[in-house]
Amino acid sequence: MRTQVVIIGGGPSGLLLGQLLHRIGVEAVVLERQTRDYVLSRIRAGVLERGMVELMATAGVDARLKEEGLPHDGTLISYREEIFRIDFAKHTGTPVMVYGQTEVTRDLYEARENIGAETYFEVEDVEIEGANTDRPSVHFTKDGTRHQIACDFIAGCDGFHGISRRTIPEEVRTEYEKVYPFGWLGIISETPPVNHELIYANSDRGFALCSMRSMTRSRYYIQCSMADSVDNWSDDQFWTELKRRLPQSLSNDMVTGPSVEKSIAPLRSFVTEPMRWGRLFLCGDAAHIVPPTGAKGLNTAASDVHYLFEGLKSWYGDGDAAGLDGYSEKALARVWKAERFSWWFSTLMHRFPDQSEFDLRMQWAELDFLRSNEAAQKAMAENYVGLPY
Ligand code: FAS
Ligand code: PHB
Repeated sequence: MRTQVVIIGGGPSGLLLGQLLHRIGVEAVVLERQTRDYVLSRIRAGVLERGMVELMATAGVDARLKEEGLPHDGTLISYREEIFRIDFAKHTGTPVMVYGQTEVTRDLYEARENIGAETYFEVEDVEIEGANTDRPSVHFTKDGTRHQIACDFIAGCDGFHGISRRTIPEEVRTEYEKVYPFGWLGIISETPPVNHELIYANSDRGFALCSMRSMTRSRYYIQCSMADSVDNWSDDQFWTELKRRLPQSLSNDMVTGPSVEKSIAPLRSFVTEPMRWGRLFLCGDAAHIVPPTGAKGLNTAASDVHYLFEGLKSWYGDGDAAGLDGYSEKALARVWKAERFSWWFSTLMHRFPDQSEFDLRMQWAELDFLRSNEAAQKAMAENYVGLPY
């Protein structure tokens, strides 16, 4: 077999790149390890930056997003007995869009099926050959048969546990990692959100986040120990703990109900450099991970896709390789800013097991400054809605 671009990974990165390439007549084949239903069963991101919203429009897959997405002009932050709002509209003139990653992925799969593009599900033993030559190919097994696809380029969109990053020789790669000493226990409930905007809470019992997927479907998180398990948490125990982490003025009106999903996500910061090796380009979680605090995971995958798509568009358009040659440096420049913001917000909002009284006072001083200083709020707003591509 032969195609122009092989995309390894049928998550949001791979699907968005495939859709954008189709729009300019470049053929891409997607290889996905899981089934379509399994990919769509994952509950992950909930907030889209302006850049991601624009990319969905460019890809021609934003009809439902425009209809069902919830534009948010700000977010609340609570700590001690204080509650304050970061006004995105005032500081940046743009909202963020609340629209779940599951829906983004669903829209992208439906669009891909409508154009009849090739997606292989449940592939096994994917291997990349010749990435650092001008004749790369990808090998995989499907239903017991081994296949080989020759191509011009390979997009490694296979997430943190994929094979693409590891195809780049260790002596070429530099990896940076910070593992946080806690996780997030999250639930989905078919209940109206406690507030029309998100609430990030720094409490003496730990972090909590009140989010949503619609005005009838809520997404809540509480910081938990890495040793914790969802089996330790009944719904009632979750709701009781969540309310204890919020000011009463906010939790009094909380509508609780049965969880329809409950899971624990670890928190880690991770970056691999470079994000390119020959004809192999890494996108999204294959190259970097952020703690979900700043809602940057999916959104940084989107900016990678944007840079790679622009590079491929130039190469296929007039043979100009500058975009591809500059991809890793350009993508990493934005990745590191997202890493910094996610690290900063996670450090500000969580309780750390080894936190000293001084460390706690530093959190409160930073929150006091953020609450009272326009420039600090503008800086937060600009990072949250998404720095320019
Ligand atoms: P993905 O991991 O989404 O997709 C990679 C795809 O590649 C998967 O479908 C996988 O099955 C496939 N794959 C892997 N190995 C393969 C192989 N060898 N061959 C073929 N296919 C292979 N971000 C936020 O902004 N907010 C959040 O609240 C948030 N919560 C998260 C919770 C969890 C548990 C996790 C893991 C991540 C969370 N994220 C969150 C980050 C998440 O949204 C990612 O940033 C986003 O999924 C990135 O998309 P992809 O790069 O496409 O990677
Ligand atoms: C979510 O709705 O899942 C969500 C929202 C904002 C975050 C993290 C997760 O910072």
